[in-house]
Amino acid sequence: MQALVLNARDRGVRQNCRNSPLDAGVQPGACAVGSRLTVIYENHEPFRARWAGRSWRNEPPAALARARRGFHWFAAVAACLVGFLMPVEGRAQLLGPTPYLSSNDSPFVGITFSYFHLENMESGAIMVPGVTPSAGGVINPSFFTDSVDADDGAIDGFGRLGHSFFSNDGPVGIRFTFTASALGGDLPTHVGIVWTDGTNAIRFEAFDAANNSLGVVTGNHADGSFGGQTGEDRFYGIISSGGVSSILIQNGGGGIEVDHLQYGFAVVPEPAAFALSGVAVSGLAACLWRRRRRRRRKVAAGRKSSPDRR
Ligand SMILES: [Ca+2]
Ligand SMILES: [Ca+2]
Ligand SMILES: [Ca+2]
Repeated sequence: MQALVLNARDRGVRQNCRNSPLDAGVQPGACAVGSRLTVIYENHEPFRARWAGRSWRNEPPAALARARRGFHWFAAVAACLVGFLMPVEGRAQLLGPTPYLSSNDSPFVGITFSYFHLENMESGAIMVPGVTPSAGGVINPSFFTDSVDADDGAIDGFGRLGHSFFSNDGPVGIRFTFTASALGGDLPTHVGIVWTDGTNAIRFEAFDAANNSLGVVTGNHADGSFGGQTGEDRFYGIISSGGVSSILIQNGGGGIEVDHLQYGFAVVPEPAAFALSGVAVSGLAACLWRRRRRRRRKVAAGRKSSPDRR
């Protein structure tokens, strides 16, 4: 003798429970409405119940199959939601390379930040808080200086009269590391830098709070000139809701020159995530509605045809 415990929320099962006592091996008194239904049957023989001249065949296996289908469906939806929502937490959006001649070209323009710093090097040193470069230093105006174009007061195709940040080892590159304690406790969610001179290929990488890579952006836009030309200058950046602990920018051979290091903290909206979550929830509701409607139809059909009078 085998005992099965079914969830009695299934309408067909509940109806049988309500009609207790049942015979043919059903445990008397175990079918209280809203409780769990205990069904006992022998050797996997089809269940058979009878009450007031009506009988039901195979109802417990059918109910069990429905319960299993419902569980599998629910598990699939739950897995889908969990699988989709979990990556949202640390989602990162890489930016660039995009042309950049002044701070107006920053993709961060218009964003409301808790804090935001942009270092254009024009004071002759890095003065913004909470950031440390791994190599290099600010260079003064010269024929070779390649500042962001507008920093010298005119967007004219050259950045010679501005200041920039230079390191003589492009392949090693420059890593800018952020210190949360110097930034009100929050690592920046938005970080960008403008590459202004060097040789191809250019490579930008960002790292999360645990120093795991958030992704890489590469570019091939160096013009091969080293006289302060700005047409090749490009913005590289990242937006990451989990915070950015450092960025690394490199290029092939020779030195590397950058400018307009910028970073800030803002709540990162996840419109795509919310939209897709809404779609998932809507799908869930639709499936529930269709499932309930199908069940009602089956129950109605069963009432008309399957019970045989005895
Ligand atoms: Ca500059
Ligand atoms: Ca200029
Ligand atoms: Ca340049």
